[in-house]
Amino acid sequence: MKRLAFKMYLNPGQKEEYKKRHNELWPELHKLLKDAGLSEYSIFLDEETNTLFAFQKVSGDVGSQDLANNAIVKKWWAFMADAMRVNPDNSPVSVELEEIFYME
Ligand code: RM4
Repeated sequence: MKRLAFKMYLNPGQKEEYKKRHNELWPELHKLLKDAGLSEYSIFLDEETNTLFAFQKVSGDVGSQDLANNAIVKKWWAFMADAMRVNPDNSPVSVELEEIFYME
């Protein structure tokens, strides 16, 4: 298992909507992420900067942000595009983070 982390950017005022949509995560997206080998996927918000910090464990080399070719992910990213900073293809602007400490 590998640990991955990355940051994304929430649009101002979108915290509650972001939380609501993720609390109602589409079952098909959940299944897709699990089938892709993801677990312990959490997202934290720094309200001071509207920065989202995502953590996930992956069984292979594929993380959530590597699934751009999947139709369900594309649909989800389009659904979320109004709440986040996105690229022209609606993928969230994501910046990988380096793990600099880990304790079992
Ligand atoms: C995030 C972003 C990620 C997705 C999660 C479920 O807002 O869209 O790419 O994996 O939601």
